[in-house]
Amino acid sequence: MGTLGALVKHPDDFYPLLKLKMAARHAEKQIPSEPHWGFCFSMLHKVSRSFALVIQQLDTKLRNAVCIFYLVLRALDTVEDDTSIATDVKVPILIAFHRHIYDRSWHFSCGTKDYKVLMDQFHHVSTAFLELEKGYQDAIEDITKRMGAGMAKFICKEVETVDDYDEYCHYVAGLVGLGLSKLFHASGAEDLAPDTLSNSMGLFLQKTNIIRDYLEDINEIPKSRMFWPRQIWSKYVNKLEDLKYEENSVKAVQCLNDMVTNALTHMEDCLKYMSALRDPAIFKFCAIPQIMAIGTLALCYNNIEVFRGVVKMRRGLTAKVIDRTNSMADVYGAFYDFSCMLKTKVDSKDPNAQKTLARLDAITKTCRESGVLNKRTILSSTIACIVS
Ligand code: D9A
Repeated sequence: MGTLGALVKHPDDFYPLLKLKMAARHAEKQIPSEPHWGFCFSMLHKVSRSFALVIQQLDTKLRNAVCIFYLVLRALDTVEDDTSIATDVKVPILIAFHRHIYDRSWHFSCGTKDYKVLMDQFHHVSTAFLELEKGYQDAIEDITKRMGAGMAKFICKEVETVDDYDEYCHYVAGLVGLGLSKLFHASGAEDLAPDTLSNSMGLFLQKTNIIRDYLEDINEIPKSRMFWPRQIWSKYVNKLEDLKYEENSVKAVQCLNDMVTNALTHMEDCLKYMSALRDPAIFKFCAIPQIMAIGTLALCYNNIEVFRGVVKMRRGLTAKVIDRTNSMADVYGAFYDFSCMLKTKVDSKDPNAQKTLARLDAITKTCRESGVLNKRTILSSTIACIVS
């Protein structure tokens, strides 16, 4: 559906969408004039769209550090993703990436479209990185080193067990959580969060992406990418790709629900992490992606469309989440409504029904015990209308 059609169907998306549009225009005008910072911020807007606007709300020094961290990670990802690079070339680049960021003359051409520009013009990113304060540089270097080594390990290794799945997600996303916690701490605005909680923030987002992107990853050319752990899918089918065939629809949805149930295990850590944040801009920056992930999981659960096409939240809903996620009460409210709604979607014949319900009960209990459910604003109704 086009923007106009969507607006006729959901007229109250209009105001948040307009506000988002204006925020985007304002952010564009703020792009710094020095060429390296200008390059970094316009690249950030090109590769992340709505997330870039959330980064924009952070205090200047932290915002610059997060922008560079984001681009360094994207560059590392581009190397990992590019199937045309031979393994013996790729592995050393991944392992040494944390040293390349200090080298203004280093670059390696790979990737496509915006990512190719990022790689070709990487000197702008290293130049900006070298202007960050030492505390920020150290955090980015440490995480880049550990992530590069983890990615190199998984180049030749498949995600077999649930432990492998957690380990892979730790390298590509959990470490991002750890790195951001270090950056927040370095800014002086927050205490250093415990690593297990920071890790869960990344695992919850990454697992949601892996669930949502099943079809896109399996259809990847020249070679499909597989992140769903064999230990889970082998209970339902012989080959991961069999999930997309119509004759396996019942098994496919059961497997999908098993994957969602696995992702639910991280939600309580995420609540704990967010409830400890003090700075309102940092809070918003962390909470928006989490609420988007919950909305996406709510859309995906028990939904065969995950195996047929793209399942994504409407742009208008994204705009509402960005506009209306402001306090811990909003987050508890969204997590609560989401869990109640999923409870109504659980089919008693689903093989994991009991396990799913037990996890959802634990989440609703935590939200109720926070004591703020009656103080919330209207965000919860936004989440409620995602699945209805
Ligand atoms: C994040 Cl610096 C990510 N990832 C995200 C985005 O959120 C996390 C990549 C780099 C950075 C941050 C994020 C945000 C706030 C706090 C966090 C955190 O931890 C404390 O990361 C754990 O997805 C990528 C990983 C999941 C691999 C970590 C949010 C984002 N959203 C996309 C939407 C989408 O569908 O991907 O990038 C967007 O707005 O374009």
